[in-house]
Amino acid sequence: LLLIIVVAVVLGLILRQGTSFKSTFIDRCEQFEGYNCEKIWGAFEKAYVGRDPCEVPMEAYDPFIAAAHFKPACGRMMFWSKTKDLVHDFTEKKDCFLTLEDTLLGSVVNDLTWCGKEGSSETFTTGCPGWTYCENNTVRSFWNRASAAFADVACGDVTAMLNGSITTPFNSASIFASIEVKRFDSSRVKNLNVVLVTQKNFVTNCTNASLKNLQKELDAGIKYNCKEVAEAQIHECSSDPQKPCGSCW
Ligand code: N1C
Repeated sequence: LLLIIVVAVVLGLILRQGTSFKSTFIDRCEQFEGYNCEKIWGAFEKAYVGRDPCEVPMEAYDPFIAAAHFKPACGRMMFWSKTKDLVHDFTEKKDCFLTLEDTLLGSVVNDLTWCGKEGSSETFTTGCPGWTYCENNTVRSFWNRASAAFADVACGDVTAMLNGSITTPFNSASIFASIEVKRFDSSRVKNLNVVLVTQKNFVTNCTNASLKNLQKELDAGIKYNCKEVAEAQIHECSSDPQKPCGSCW
């Protein structure tokens, strides 16, 4: 009897886990108007369900990207690398910029972990491979694909918040460097404005060697600009409702 109870509880937990991931996804999707969220979920799930979680290439998410198409916000698109918390604190408080996580594409799974398993039709949220465990893992391929889609439609003036407290703010291993910058197209993107976020004892400024690489990577015709901005200044500005968009740096 005890064994049956244990098995039932474990099964219950596993099943609940799957459903709660789906309901989170659907709830978040429904915050956006004009989308068929069940259809989007179906396309998303198809990318990894029943597959080895280390063998999900980024292309597996193509149907999801197609179903969750979105309109670009020219001049307001915000990219980032190693500044996630600060960027989202800023975009939440001030309605100036849009990150990938502020669009349906990124918001449905932001901060979540998920994967499938061979021979199963479920979504698991534990026991999934970590970011660097294998290259084509469920979560990493998702962010690679979604970031590519976001960068593909980038237009007008584009902003990127980079971390000035590390020696390599533009790191070739990052999604920003390896995917997004490579896909900025000069027929749509006019300027790339880098906001290099600095702290008290910052180790980096706009003359940083990695930022030279960033300029080299940019499609000819896209203008580049870099500005060092103290983290405290960004916090102060986003907490002050009087300060208009665009006055923070
Ligand atoms: O590798 P990164 O940063 O340079 O990626 C950031 C870059 C942003 O411009 C986003 O458009 O790529 C996009 N992106 C996300 O939107 C995103 N949301 C959550 C990339 N990664 C994202 N995550 C998680 O952050 C992801 O699971 C991974 O673990 C980090 C990557 O952050 P990073 O190295 O600071």
